[in-house]
Amino acid sequence: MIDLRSDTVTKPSPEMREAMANAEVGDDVWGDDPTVNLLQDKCKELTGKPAALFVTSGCMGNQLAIKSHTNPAEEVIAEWDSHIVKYEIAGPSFISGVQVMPLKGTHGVMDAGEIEAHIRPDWYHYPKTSLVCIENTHNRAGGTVYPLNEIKSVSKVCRNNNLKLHLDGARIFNASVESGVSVKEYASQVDSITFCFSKGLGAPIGSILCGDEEFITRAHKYRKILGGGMRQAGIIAAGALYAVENNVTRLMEDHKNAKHFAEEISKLPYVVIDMESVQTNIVIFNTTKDANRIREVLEGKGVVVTNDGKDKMRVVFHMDVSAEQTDQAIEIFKTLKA
Ligand code: TLP
Repeated sequence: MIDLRSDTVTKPSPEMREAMANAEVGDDVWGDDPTVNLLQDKCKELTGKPAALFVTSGCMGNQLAIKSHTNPAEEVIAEWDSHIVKYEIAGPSFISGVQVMPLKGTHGVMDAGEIEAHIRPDWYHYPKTSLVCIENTHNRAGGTVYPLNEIKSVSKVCRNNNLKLHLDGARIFNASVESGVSVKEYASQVDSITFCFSKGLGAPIGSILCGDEEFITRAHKYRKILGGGMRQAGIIAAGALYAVENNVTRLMEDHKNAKHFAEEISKLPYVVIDMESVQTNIVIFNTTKDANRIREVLEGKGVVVTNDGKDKMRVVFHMDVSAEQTDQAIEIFKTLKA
């Protein structure tokens, strides 16, 4: 079975499991799990942020960020197809009591001028705009990299208008290895950043939220309310530490496989693909044949992918899919007749 549904499906390697089994642990709700503390310190170093909080998931990281940056009845600007808007089940309204103003980006990148134009003037009838959220890489745009100069422009708009800026960096390491821009440099432009250990980096559980001390102190309390306080969490933090220490540079292999796959399937008559969107480990394309049917047929041949409605498919490359398996998947795609 070649599982291309997501980079979340990776299984921990024997070496990662060994690191987890040997982890020193303590009660992290008391703040005394040495491995969680080590991981948080490592992430402070990686992002250049003064404080970091280990959280259960990317969703928790994003939602804690929104909660900690805003007050109820305020407004958050986010890209209309971003994870926060599309896949977090109206979390901003449920958890933070805020409204999202979704803006359409190009390849997931919102125009800084458009963001500025949507900041609410101070008027009796309006909510206050307090936060902007960006996503790098942008999942639904096809794993696209948010160019650093665009982030700088958005950051400037936020600073000039007294807004906070949060970066959903679930796949920030994919962006970093592809662009050559360090995670620290991306993080320097934003007030908070979250990233995931359980996607391309191959750990089984966990994400991190980084920002300044005051912000993380607030997020820490909210993490408890959301049931995110964990006890001997060093066991999972060890997997996350192993992931950031060992699995970053190899992400380029996933990008290579994704680009090769995209080039090959773009030649198929039923595939319509925007090659500009294929930048990292995700390939999103349209089909002129029923995508549900394609998914079912592929599954019968040992390749698992996801589709979004009748004409859109997503294929994701990760550490548990080799170059050989990528070629096998291409061959299986080719057996589907137009
Ligand atoms: N994305 C998952 C699904 O939820 C769609 C996937 O398979 O890609 N931000 C971004 C950009 C994400 O892609 C995801 C997960 C998250 C946040 C949430 O992470 P988790 O699943 O750890 O809560």
